[in-house]
Amino acid sequence: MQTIDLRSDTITRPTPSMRKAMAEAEVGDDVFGEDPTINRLEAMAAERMGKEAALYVSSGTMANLVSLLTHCGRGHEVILGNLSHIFLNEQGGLSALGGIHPNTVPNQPDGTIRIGEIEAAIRAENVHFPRTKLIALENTHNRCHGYPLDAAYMDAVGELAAKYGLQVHIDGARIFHAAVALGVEAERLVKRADSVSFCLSKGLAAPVGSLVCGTKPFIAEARRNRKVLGGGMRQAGIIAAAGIVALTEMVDRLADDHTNAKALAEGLSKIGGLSVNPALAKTNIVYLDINRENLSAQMLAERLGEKGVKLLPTGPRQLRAVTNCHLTGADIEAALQVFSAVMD
Ligand code: TLP
Repeated sequence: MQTIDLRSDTITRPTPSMRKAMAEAEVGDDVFGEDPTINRLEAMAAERMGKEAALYVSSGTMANLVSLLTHCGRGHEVILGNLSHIFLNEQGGLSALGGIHPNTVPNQPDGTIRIGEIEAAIRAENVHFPRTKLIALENTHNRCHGYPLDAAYMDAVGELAAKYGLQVHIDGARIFHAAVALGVEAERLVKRADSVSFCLSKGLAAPVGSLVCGTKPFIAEARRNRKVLGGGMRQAGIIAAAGIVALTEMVDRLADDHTNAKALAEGLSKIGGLSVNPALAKTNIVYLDINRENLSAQMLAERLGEKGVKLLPTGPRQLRAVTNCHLTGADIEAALQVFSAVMD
């Protein structure tokens, strides 16, 4: 039986050209700054994001944590969406390890946070309050249908931050998905941000790794924070080599994943017992809600799984499907047929 794995775009395996690049990678000790492949990847990442410098880290979680630790000290506050990955899915590492206080503001279904609500959340100077230091956005927004946040919105948040002397961090785990969907360069989306993190292992098919980008002094400090978290790397050019291939060969093709996700959302919206809004499917993530009595997300995931279609339950009555480079239009058709059979 063929498996159609829609659980995440993190399940991808490295491409043949990645494996070749990995086998041939020149390496050195990166804690001494001597791994030429990592240095090349970092320079490339900084350039792609229009920032001065970049730092290679092991994961999106580490990229966000290192960024927040670099922007904020103990007792400082970050304003972020109530559905953000940093708030929901990173073990509260910002508080546990950094003493950073999260001030959550509602995410809208398109992943934005209303500018007025961000402004209202900024703390006045008062002996009772933590000091607001940072605003963090997520683009694309994972829990908000993978929706891409456009340049006008990103700029508006940057402007607000400047008005109050705050910094802006972008969790851009899937920033290239946003760029491809909006038809702009990723650099344009993060122009007003002080730091941006992005992942090589989500949709771009690299086996490991994320980048933090920002000014040279910011990245120098972030490098110290990576080290204290135990994230100093040695001959990691072996994996960074795949990251270089990810950036050069895997970005433009994300459009295919978006087309497949749209087809999936449209197909699912026609199946009884499921509720999906295809208008929200702008990138590679589709959420579906179950509106049938006695059918839980876990039960539906199991029934689909028995027929080779894997989805991720994300709530008692909600599942997530994510398209990725291993899936074709025919796979989406096949998955829809399995859905129809299971929901019949
Ligand atoms: N997201 C994963 C899971 O954690 C749910 C996924 O399958 O989508 N920011 C965003 C927006 C993310 O979606 C993720 C991973 C991360 C950060 C963390 O990246 P990793 O898993 O590399 O630590």
